[in-house]
Order: sequence, then C-alpha cells, then structure tokens
Amino acid sequence: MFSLSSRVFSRCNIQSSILCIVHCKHCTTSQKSRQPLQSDNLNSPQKNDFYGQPTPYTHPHLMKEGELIPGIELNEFKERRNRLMHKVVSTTHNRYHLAVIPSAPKIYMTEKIPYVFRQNSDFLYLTGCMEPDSVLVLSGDSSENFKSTIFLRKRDPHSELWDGPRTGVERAPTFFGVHQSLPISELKLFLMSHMKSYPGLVLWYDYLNAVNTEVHSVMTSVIDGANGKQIWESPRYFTHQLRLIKSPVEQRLMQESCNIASTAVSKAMAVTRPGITEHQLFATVDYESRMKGAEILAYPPVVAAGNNATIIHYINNTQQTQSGDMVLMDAGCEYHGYVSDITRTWPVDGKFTDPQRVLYEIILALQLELIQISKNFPSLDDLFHFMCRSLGYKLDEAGVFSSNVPKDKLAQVAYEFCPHHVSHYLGMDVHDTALIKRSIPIKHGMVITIEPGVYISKNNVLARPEFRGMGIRIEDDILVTDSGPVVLSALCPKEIDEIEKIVSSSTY
Ligand SMILES: *[C@@H]1O[C@H](CO)[C@@H](O)[C@H](O)[C@H]1NC(C)=O
Ligand SMILES: CC(=O)N[C@H]1CO[C@H](CO)[C@@H](O)[C@@H]1O
Ligand SMILES: [Mn+2]
Repeated sequence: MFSLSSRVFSRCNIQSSILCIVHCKHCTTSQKSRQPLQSDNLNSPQKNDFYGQPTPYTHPHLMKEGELIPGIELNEFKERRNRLMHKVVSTTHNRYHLAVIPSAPKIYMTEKIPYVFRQNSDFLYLTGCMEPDSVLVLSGDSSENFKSTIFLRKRDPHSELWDGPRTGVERAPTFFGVHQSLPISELKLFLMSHMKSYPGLVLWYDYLNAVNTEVHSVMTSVIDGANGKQIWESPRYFTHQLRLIKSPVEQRLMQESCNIASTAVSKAMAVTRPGITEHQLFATVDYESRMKGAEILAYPPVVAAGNNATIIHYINNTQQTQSGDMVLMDAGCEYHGYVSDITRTWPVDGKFTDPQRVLYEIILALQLELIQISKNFPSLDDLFHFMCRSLGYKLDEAGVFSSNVPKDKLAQVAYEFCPHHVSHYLGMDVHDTALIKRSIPIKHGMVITIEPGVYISKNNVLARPEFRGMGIRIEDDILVTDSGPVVLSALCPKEIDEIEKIVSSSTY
C-alpha cells in the first residue's frame, strides 16, 4: 500500500466524502458514477458574495445571470470539457486518461509589482476560471463518465485583504460546474495517487510548452516518479481543434471585439494630423478601446510613420509623424477574452500622394479579392500563394519595379515586398490555435485574418524611387460561414475616399 493515499483517506472520513472520489481506487465504477455533482447541493453565487472573478451580481454591467464569464454561460464550459475528453478518450480506448491543463501564473516585473495578468487561453476556454495558480484535471476512462477537478488557491483572509477575494475550493464546484475542487497544494498527491492506481494511465500534459513553472515542476516529479511507465502526450492539439471553430456566443464576442477595435482605429485616423506622434496615436487606440469596453489591447500595437512602416514588427512607436508620411497602425483589443486584429494605413495629411495611392489601391484590390476567394473555402496557405502571385502581377503592372522582372519570377519577387503570411487564425489568442496547420481548408465557424501588405524601405533599389519609404497593410478579421465571409471589422474604413474624409475631418 502506498503511503500517499492514507492521508487522503483519513481526511475523507473527517471531511466530505466527495473529496476522495477519485483517490478511492477501491470504489467500483457504479459507486463512482452515482456520486452527485457537489453543485447539486449548493447555491449559485448571490449578491454580496465575492468570488475570484466578476459574477452577474458583483458586475451586473458586464454579465447576465447564468453567465460564468461575460457572454458565456456555465454550460458551454461543461460542453467544452466533454468534447475535450471525447477526443482524448478516442485516442486509446480501455485506458485511464488524465488531462492536466494549468492556468497562467502571476508574473512579476520587479519586486511585488506584477505584470497585467493574462489567463492561459486553453485553461480559460475549458474552465472560465480567471484565477492564477490553478489547474484543471480531467480524469477517467470514458467521455461519459469522467471527473473534472479544479485545483485552486485556498481562501486566505490575509492574502485576500491584499489581492482581493478568491473563489476557494468550497464554492468552486458549483461556481465552475466541475465535480470537485481541491487546494493547489494537493495537486502532486492527487496525481501521484492516480499514477499508482492506474498503471496504464495516459497522461495528457503539454510538457514541452510549460505555461506555469510551479505546475511544471510538479509534473516533472510526477513523470519522473512514474519511471517512464506512463505515456504522456500534449492535449494542446485537441484544445486547439476545439477552439478553432467558434460557437455562436464566441462569434458574438469576436464581433464585439472587432467593432470596438474598428471604432478605435477610426478614431485614431480622425485625430491624425502632421506632427502627431506615433505614441499619441497608440494612446488614442488604447483609450478608445477601453472606453468602449475592451479590457486591454490584444498586443503591443504597431504605429509606424513613414519608413518605419517597412519594419514589420515596429512597436517602439516613438517617432513624430511628418507631413507626407503615411501611418500604418496594426492594433486590436481583447474583449472578454476574445481578440481583434486590424491594420489600416492612412496619409497623415488626409490626402494620399500619387505613389501612395498607387500602392494603396493595389493592396486594397488584393485584399478584396482575397476576401472574395475565401468564399471557396481555400486554406490559409492557398490565400498566401494567391497573394504572392497577384501582388507580383499588380506591382509589375503598376510599374513599381525599377527593372524588368520575368513573369515567372513575379511571385518570388512579391514575397520580398511582403515577407509575411497573409492570414492566421484568430480567437482568444492573436495567433490563435497555433498547432492547427494553415494548409487545411477553412470552414464555417473559423475566424481568420486577411492581411496583404507591401513594404518598400527607403533603401530598396528593386522599386522605383518614388515608391520607397512606404509600408502598407490592410487587415480585416473574417468570420467564415457557409453563406460567405463576414467581415467582422467592417466598421473600420478602408476605401480611399472614406479614409481621406475621416483623416481630414481631424478634430485633434
Ligand atoms: C526600437 O528600440 C530598440 C530598443 O531601443 C532599438 O534596438 C530598435 O532599433 C528600435 N527600432 C527602430 C526602428 O528604431
Ligand atoms: C528607422 C526609421 O526609418 N525611422 C523613421 C521613423 O519615422 C519617422 C517619421 O517619418 C522618421 O523621421 C524616422 O527616420
Ligand atoms: Mn494579424
């Protein structure tokens, strides 16, 4: 008999027997399945009850009754866990599976000063839990009969005085709709006892991309302790498969995130005048996004004037715009866990110069074409190859190249003018579901970006001089549906006359 379980069993006698369901390897399956959810016996959150995250009672301006996080009801999270377990169990039947998905940790920039906390998207997707230092464990041998356990920080009056309320293990089963909750300090014991009780167990943990160092060290010792007897696999590909297809409520949140960012980027256009700094345009898009309800920008925005726009990941945003420049802004926000990602390019004077207009029209036409062909459900890679061919052809036709480029080299040369991919999946993360290949056909429920660009630095001798020192990109977020693409970022102007109108109506 292993020593670990005796502590668990003795505690079981004193406290709720529910705590020991999964430790009890002697229980028969029928006994286990008859265990009610703890949530059947407890009440849901009430007014004046403070949890480790907003509730409909504490934050009625953000969420409705029944929602676990703004816009998403508790049941959807249960459904997601069921679907994950279905995928996990389908890999190897007649085996016991244990999936471990950690939350993000709190990270400090310096002594006691935390960075803004951002939850691990896979964990948030499966639990709706916004607290750090938590772990979701799904365990069982069938997708109908598995246990969900959430490990959380214990309630602690002293810490809560400093950092605010925690949900705590007592209230967590009802609140998150899981079978049971245990203190995070018991994770190792829990896993060790499972490893011993189920010798053929398959452990699903993303060992190679640790998101939480403390959980990772627990996992390392658990895996080492098993002497290589257990198989371990990453569950991440499955969570990405699930997250790839957005549910109707997720689509609504994506739409709202895109509406907010579209309006914020338009506002940045409206305040633009020569001499405004990149930093001030950044501040505008940040301010407008938050004022419209976004929690935070989705990534450090690119606000790049003139030649700076040819540096694709330019995020210093420290320069002052000059008359004659265009400014390229790539910005998006995060709204209740869902991000937008928009790029627009506009002239700071409110009027495109002739060479700017030539390049802008090429990219706009190309972007509209790409949205059109997305109707036929190509892959993102197909869109990319289309962009290279079409961009090469269009740049050649407009006389942008300084010397003659053979027809069969146009796509290759175009890649030097736009050295990035034209599309990525979008969702809870900006480069969402990164494990999903871009070679699969797009389908109903995916959200993708379409973002062709052209970057001609001031030293690029492949282009005629009047086209140098310019970078243009136009990026929209597209919901793929069976009845055609829906441009979620349609509120953000991109036609030349719309842009010129809004920029010259400058109110700054
Ligand atoms: C941005 O700032 C970093 C750090 O100061 C610097 O190394 C980099 O060259 C800057 N980029 C541009 C385009 O000025
Ligand atoms: C590195 C670089 O090209 N910096 C430019 C950024 O944009 C400003 C405004 O046009 C220029 O003055 C900088 O030279
Ligand atoms: Mn993008």
